[in-house]
Amino acid sequence: MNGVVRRGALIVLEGCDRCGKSTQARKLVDTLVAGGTPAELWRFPERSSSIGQLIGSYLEKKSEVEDHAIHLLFSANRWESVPRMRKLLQDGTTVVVDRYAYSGVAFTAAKEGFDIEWCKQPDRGLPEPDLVLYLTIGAEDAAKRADFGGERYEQTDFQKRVADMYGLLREDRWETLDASQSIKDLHDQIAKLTRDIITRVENKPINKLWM
Ligand code: FDM
Ligand code: MG
Repeated sequence: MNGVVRRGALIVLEGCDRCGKSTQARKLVDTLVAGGTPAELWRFPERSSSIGQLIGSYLEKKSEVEDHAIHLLFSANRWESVPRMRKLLQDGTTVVVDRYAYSGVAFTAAKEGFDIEWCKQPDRGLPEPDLVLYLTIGAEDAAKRADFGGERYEQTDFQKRVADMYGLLREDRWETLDASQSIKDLHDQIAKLTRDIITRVENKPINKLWM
């Protein structure tokens, strides 16, 4: 024991609606904690802050917000959490996040008149994820699962455009996983990838995204 705190890893789950991100994020945190690894489950948008409430109202179609403005609010909703996220990571807690800046870019860039570079700019400098788990399901499975709840963006044609945008965002730290396999098989795969990454980054600094 030399008193050196090993930092936690930042693990991000991404993918289209209904691909099982939230289920897998929850199961991953449960497994880590049960195995003695400190871990916390996060999600974006974080709807409880003042900014998050504006976003929630927009997603529930209770209010209209101009497309650029809502993009910046989604980003601000991440930035307002950064001090808490950094502290947790530095204190050795692994943070598992259900959606992050990639959702921010993919969902806005799927709209008319937006380019990816513009969309990425506000999130530049956020804590860089150590691992991005990108869950995909084929068109057929997606249609079977598409019991959308009526929130904004929950439409099959829009989700297809979002998937195309995700395709343009792929990075070295992405693992693309087939989400049509069983919940358990997918979980086992995710848990293994995560354990490997936690060990690999524990002595590394936290980098800045897209810089
Ligand atoms: N979403 C999510 C965005 O458009 N931008 C973002 O930055 C984030 C984090 O919000 F349709 C979209 C994606 C989704 C909606 O997400 C709410 P959840 O996971 O269904 O709560
Ligand atoms: Mg949703």
